[in-house]
Amino acid sequence: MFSFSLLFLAFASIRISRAKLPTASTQASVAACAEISSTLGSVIVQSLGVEYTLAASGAWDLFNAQSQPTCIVFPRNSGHVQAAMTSIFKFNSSYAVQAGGHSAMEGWNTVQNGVLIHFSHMTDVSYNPSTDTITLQPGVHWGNVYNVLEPQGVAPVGGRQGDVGTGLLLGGGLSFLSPAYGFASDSYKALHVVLVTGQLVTATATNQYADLFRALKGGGNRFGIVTRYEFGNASSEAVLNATSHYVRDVQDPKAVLLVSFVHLIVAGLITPITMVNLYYNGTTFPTGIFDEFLAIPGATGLLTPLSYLDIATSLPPGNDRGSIQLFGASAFSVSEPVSVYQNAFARFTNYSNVFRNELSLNVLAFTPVLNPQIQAGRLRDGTIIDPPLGGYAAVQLSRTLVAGMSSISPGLDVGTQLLLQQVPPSPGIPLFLNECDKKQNVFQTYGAYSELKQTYNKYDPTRFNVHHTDGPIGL
Ligand SMILES: Cc1cc2nc3c(=O)[nH]c(=O)nc-3n(C[C@H](O)[C@H](O)[C@H](O)COP(=O)(O)OP(=O)(O)OC[C@H]3O[C@@H](n4cnc5c(N)ncnc54)[C@H](O)[C@@H]3O)c2cc1C
Ligand SMILES: *[C@@H]1O[C@H](CO)[C@@H](O)[C@H](O)[C@H]1NC(C)=O
Ligand SMILES: *[C@@H]1O[C@H](CO)[C@@H](O)[C@H](O)[C@H]1NC(C)=O
Ligand SMILES: *[C@@H]1O[C@H](CO)[C@@H](O)[C@H](O)[C@H]1NC(C)=O
Ligand SMILES: *[C@@H]1O[C@H](CO)[C@@H](O)[C@H](O)[C@H]1NC(C)=O
Ligand SMILES: CC(=O)N[C@H]1CO[C@H](CO)[C@@H](O)[C@@H]1O
Repeated sequence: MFSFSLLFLAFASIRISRAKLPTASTQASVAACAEISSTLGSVIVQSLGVEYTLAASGAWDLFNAQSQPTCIVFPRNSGHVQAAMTSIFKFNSSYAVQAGGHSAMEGWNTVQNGVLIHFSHMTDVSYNPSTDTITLQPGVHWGNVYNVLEPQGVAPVGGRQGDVGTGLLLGGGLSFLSPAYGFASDSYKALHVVLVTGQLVTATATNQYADLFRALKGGGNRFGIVTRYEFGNASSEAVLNATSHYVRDVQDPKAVLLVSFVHLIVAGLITPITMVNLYYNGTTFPTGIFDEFLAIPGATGLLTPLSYLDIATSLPPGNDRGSIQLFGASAFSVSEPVSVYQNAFARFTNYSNVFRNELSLNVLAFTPVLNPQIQAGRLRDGTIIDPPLGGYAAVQLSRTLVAGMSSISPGLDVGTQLLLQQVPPSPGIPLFLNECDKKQNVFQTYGAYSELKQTYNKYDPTRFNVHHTDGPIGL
């Protein structure tokens, strides 16, 4: 308490010596600053000194670099913004908020005879693969956002020039990715907002603050102070959507697609990579088939009459040895909605996150098995797998343990079985033996399961193989 009151006195005397003829607005801001200073202290609330001067003069537009705010608040968290806003509101003080400082509107990001809330100490950027969410604090500039996220394979729909800040979002935001993903603010998932009274709320598209959430996509600084932005990584969602639409719609035997979400994991750090391998055995891409993929930033396609060898050598050879490898299979019918794909992705990313210290690689891959393929097989007498007409996506969940790890921990084993339950195959769609977990009963999902069992009984009536060699269960 003692140190607080000292700060308060020091602060008050500085203000009085500056504001020789106090007007109503200076009185209000002096009172607000005094109270905020007594609450937050002189490191966070400043009215002179090097940091004060740099912040007061740092705005991009010279008009906004000449004001002398009564005090500048440098919050470290939402609570500091709440404390500042509570006092500003209580004393009817003028105020302004500055994030990246790039407003060219005089007075929008600074204030004379008022409180400036300056976000230079709230600049965190992070990506959480388990929720596929990018989190930004308001003081970060887009250049830093990209520097931090690019190595993680994540692209937010953000600004076009590196020095601009997050205020861009509050005006809607036009990004290089906007043609495909909308305004930058269309990617919001959740916002932490300090309301004019100082109350902190979380606004999402569906909660009681949905109206506020919408207003902050273009409403600028009028609705509250955003202290945290949560964003989606547009592209993984777009790839999942496009994959589900491809499986549902495409009937062209010349089109080939393999979609892989890859998590490379080194010492517990996850680097996501999305690989879309698309081929078309023709001289032009037919409209409609790959358009949705080609609109996704970073996606590339191969358009050429292809030899089988060309395609077969377009992936790495898969010759890495020395680690425990685990497969698992699921399968999604043509009628599964996008949400089923998104669920698979969310469970897959959760698994990576939980077992990050035991894994070096985690992959979720989709191979469409569509009507042309099923019909081509049937013309050649079909297989015992006997998939129904309609088509589906073969879903592969494959993982590599950290090199040298020679057994599977009980936790990983339980987690793997949970993952397979969380990403179940559609009823009536066969699992793929070559990509299964050895505990999965693949045969049971075959269209011709009873025929398979009869044939087994015929060729191995004493069930010698079931007893003496390891292999698929279910016979
Ligand atoms: C060189 C340059 C390039 C630009 N490029 C683009 C572009 O590619 N796309 C585009 O859409 N726009 C672009 N703009 C415009 C830019 O988006 C706006 O000027 C935007 O307001 C800048 O945000 P900021 O955080 O840098 O600025 P600031 O001046 O700090 O903030 C701008 C406004 O938002 C308010 N504000 C900022 N953060 C918060 C917050 N957390 N809570 C409440 N209010 C807040 C401020 O009070 C101010 O009114 C560009 C501007 C410049 C100068
Ligand atoms: C702030 O302004 C309102 C009216 O807008 C007034 O009722 C209130 O008394 C003022 N508060 C202070 C501390 O001046
Ligand atoms: C993906 O599809 C869902 C459901 O149709 C939709 O709400 C969402 O906006 C789509 N996302 C993208 C990035 O296309
Ligand atoms: C591409 O089409 C040609 C001509 O129809 C065919 O001979 C060739 O086998 C096809 N290649 C692949 C990889 O399907
Ligand atoms: C994430 O994985 C862990 C470990 O398997 C599990 O306990 C948890 O329920 C999973 N969470 C989700 C949301 O799937
Ligand atoms: C995890 C994930 O899906 N990341 C994607 C984010 O966006 C970029 C491209 O914009 C993709 O390449 C990443 O794979």
